[in-house]
This record gives sequence, C-alpha cells and structure tokens, in this order.
Amino acid sequence: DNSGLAYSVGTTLDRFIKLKQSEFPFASGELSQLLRDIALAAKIVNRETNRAGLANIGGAFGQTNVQGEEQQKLDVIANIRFMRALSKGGEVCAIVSEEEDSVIDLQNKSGKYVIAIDPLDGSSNIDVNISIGTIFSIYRRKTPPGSPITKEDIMQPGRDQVAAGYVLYGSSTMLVYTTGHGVNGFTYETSLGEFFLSHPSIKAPLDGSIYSINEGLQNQWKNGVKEYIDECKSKNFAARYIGSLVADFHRNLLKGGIYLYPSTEKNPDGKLRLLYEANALAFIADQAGALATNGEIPILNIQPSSLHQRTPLFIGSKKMVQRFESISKGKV
Ligand code: AHM
Ligand code: MG
Repeated sequence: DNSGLAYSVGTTLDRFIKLKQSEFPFASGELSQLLRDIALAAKIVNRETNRAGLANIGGAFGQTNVQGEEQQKLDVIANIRFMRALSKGGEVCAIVSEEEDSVIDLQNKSGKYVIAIDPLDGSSNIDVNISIGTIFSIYRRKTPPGSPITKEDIMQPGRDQVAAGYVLYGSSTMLVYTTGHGVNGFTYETSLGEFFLSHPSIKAPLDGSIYSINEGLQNQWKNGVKEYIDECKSKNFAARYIGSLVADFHRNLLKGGIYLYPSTEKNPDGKLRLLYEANALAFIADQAGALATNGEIPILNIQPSSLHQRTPLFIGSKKMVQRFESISKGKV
C-alpha cells in the first residue's frame, strides 16, 4: 500500500509516475509506461537540440548515425525518435504526427492508446537557437484492441484525452503534463539525466497582462481580434511573441497571459493544428484553470473531421479569454 507516500519538489519523474499510479489501483500501468517512453524520447531530442548549432559542421566530424543515415533536419530526427519510443513499448496502436501524412497503424494487437504528436514544433526557430517544443495527446482507443484501427479511434474530441503534455526545449528543458488530475512540470537535469518535479500542481493566474500574437498579420485579422488587441494596448499590456507555441504558451501559463492565433486571409482556419497542437494545450489549460477556445466553442469540444485540420486558437488566463470572447463575439 503506497497511499501514505507523498511527492514533493525534487521527486524524480519516475518516482512521481509510480506514486501517481498507486492513486489509481486499477490502472494497468500502461499509461505510466507510455509517459516514461515519451520522457526518454524527450531526453534524446534534448540531446540533439543542444547540438543543433553543430549540425552544419557535422560533416566535418564525419557525423552519421548508427544506421549510416545522413544528417537530417532536427524535426525529422525528432519524429523518428518519438516514433521509435512510441512503437516499441506496445502500449500504442496508432500515431498521428505532424510529420506524417496519414495515420501510422502500428499493427499492435494489444495497444490501447492512440497518440497525436507534433515531435518538434516551432521548427523555424531551430536554426536560430530559440526555444522549440514537443506537443502530445494521448487517447484511449474506442474500438477493442486487436481490431483494425477506425476513424472513431483517431477522430476523438480533445475532451476525451486521457493525458497530454509538452516538452519545452528552452533555457532549461521541461516536461509538463496532465493525466486529468492537475498539471505538473518537471525540469531536466542534464548531468543526471533525470526529470525532477519542479512545478507541482500548476495553476494558471486567473488574469494576466501579456498578449501573444503575430502582429504583422494585423491587416488580415477580423474585427473582433483587432478590437481585443486594441484594448490590450490601451491597458499597456506587454506584447510577447516568440513564435514557438510551446514557449509562448508556457510563459503565459506561468505568468498570466493570452496567446492568439486567429484566422487570417492566408489561413482562414488559423495556422495551428487541432489534433496535435491545440488539443493538448487546451487540456493542460483546462486542468490548470485556464481556457482555450476557437472563438466560438471550447477547443476541447471540437469534433475533428480530418487529421491535419487547423483551428483558430485563443488560449490563456481565464479572465483574458473570457474578455476576448465577449469583445469578439460574432466577429472572429
Ligand atoms: P510549425 O508546426 O510549422 O512549427 O508551426 C507552428 C508554429 C507555432 O509554434 C507558432 O506559434 C506559430 O507557428 C507561429 O506562426 P507565425 O510565424 O505565423 O506567427
Ligand atoms: Mg507544429
């Protein structure tokens, strides 16, 4: 009986997962293993991102990987790393990835979980040494294990996620995730090769004074967005936009703020992807007491209709998102 055990800042991710598992005595432990697999892939990608600056001179070191493959772009490498980690464990039956056109059916008879993942988001930032991230959603498949994967297994609304998280490869590397019982953040200690609990029970500030949007696209915004951003300026809010969703979201989650990627002329449904970008962050926001909407309904309520579908995204501190909604109603 582990019920008396507690965790605190400094607890390793492995131990934390173990302790959490004991809170759910009937859990099979497969989700826990899946989270460990993801953490391992994150460590590998962390190692690669730290070397990214050396990539161009990699040839000078004669660097090829064990398979003798040529140096590849980091987002491709990250995809391979996560695919391997997710397929080898046996818990996963299907994967949706930003890097793959169609669903990867792992033909894994016992796998109960479906994963949607953006292995390396913000990839335009890699070459310039700016934070990037991994975003993942975990669903339980709807049809019985062993039967062929169906649309029903893949096209689940965000509301049905059993876990979601992100890895931020920033000034330090962090893993932040939820299994629907609050949000916890772990910081990676490189020399020990361990994630340690650093941000237990993250709660987003109710309100904030940071807004994050690509303001260069202002002329393409609908009036609701224009009016809301004008109000942010009239209140002297701080404009902060990294252009790396995970980093922008993470900052706003901790400090209080709103991130907006509205529909534009070029991208009438916004730029971000519902399945492997918006949903995971919306679930985390929800668990941290923040909000996420597409301007009309909560992100988590959207019934997906295609694998790579886009959605406008307005996410952040509850009061800011509510204010945005009331100003922009009918005008996004
Ligand atoms: P990507 O999946 O191609 O990397 O694009 C997603 C990124 C987000 O991280 C970021 O918030 C957004 O694109 C920035 O877009 P823009 O350059 O249009 O402002
Ligand atoms: Mg992306």
